[in-house]
Amino acid sequence: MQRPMPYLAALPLALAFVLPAQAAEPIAPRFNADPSPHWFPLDGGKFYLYATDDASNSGKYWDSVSWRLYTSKDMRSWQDAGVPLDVTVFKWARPDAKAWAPEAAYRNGNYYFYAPVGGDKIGVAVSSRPDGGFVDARLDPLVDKARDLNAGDEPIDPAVFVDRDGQAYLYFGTRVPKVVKLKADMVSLDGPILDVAIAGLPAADPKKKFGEAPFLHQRGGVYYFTFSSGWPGQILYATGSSPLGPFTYRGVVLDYLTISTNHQAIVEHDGKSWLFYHDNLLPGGSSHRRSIAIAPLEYEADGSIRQVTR
Ligand code: FUB
Repeated sequence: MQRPMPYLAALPLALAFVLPAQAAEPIAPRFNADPSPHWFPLDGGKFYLYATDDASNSGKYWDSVSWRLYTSKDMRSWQDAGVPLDVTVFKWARPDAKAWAPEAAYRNGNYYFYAPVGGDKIGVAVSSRPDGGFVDARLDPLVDKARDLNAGDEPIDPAVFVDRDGQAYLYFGTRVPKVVKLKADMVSLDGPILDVAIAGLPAADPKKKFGEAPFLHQRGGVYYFTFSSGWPGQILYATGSSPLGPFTYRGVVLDYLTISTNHQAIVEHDGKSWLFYHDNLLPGGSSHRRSIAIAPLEYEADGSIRQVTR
């Protein structure tokens, strides 16, 4: 039988599991949220991080009307690349439409920008460059609650995943996660909008459920579906063998923050993985004045995600 470690001898080991290697720092001195990070190969390759611009909102609500872009060569130093587009690109948008959690994708020489507009529609814009020049790719919504069957109560928080076979998927939604295939043009739906099934959510803990911020990534043939559990939310994850699910609940990626929302994205590049999220890290920060931070994302040998500590 193994003897229990003396308390003091066990302390450094215990601390290694509960303390972050480095305190979380915001990527910029400007309030921003809802990270959508990508590595695009343009000009030798760079990270492009699209965000909700919390610096231009009222401080009382997420009512900014433009998105913000940051770029980085190394994930450490980020340059503010300004406003890649604003809601006026979508002429069909309601006059009071806000610029919420964005998403971007690159395909066939074009950059696509997916935008929740007004809480009931998702638009898609296209440009030949990632930092601007975006125009409405369809001249009508890509997803519309009033038009599309099973679009859900609040089609927001779009996330795009392109699988190894080239099939693209769009995830979105609050309370009930949605997925729909995209055609190769990246601007048309290909088939019905489906609910994403998540099995095994612990019944004993009703707070562990889907709230918002759906996101999919793939590693080692396993599809990881991450999401926020609500308001406030933990970032939870579930895994499956298909981008369409079903997924099985696995655990917590990031615990509750001190603000009302939590919204993640995961980037894998050069064999490393990072979790992007937003928090309350800048002076004057709040639930409506958030700040994006990054943490290394690590996996156990069995493929489970090690919970990120801040
Ligand atoms: O930024 C507005 C909303 O807050 C987003 O759509 C949600 O994901 C939450 O982060």
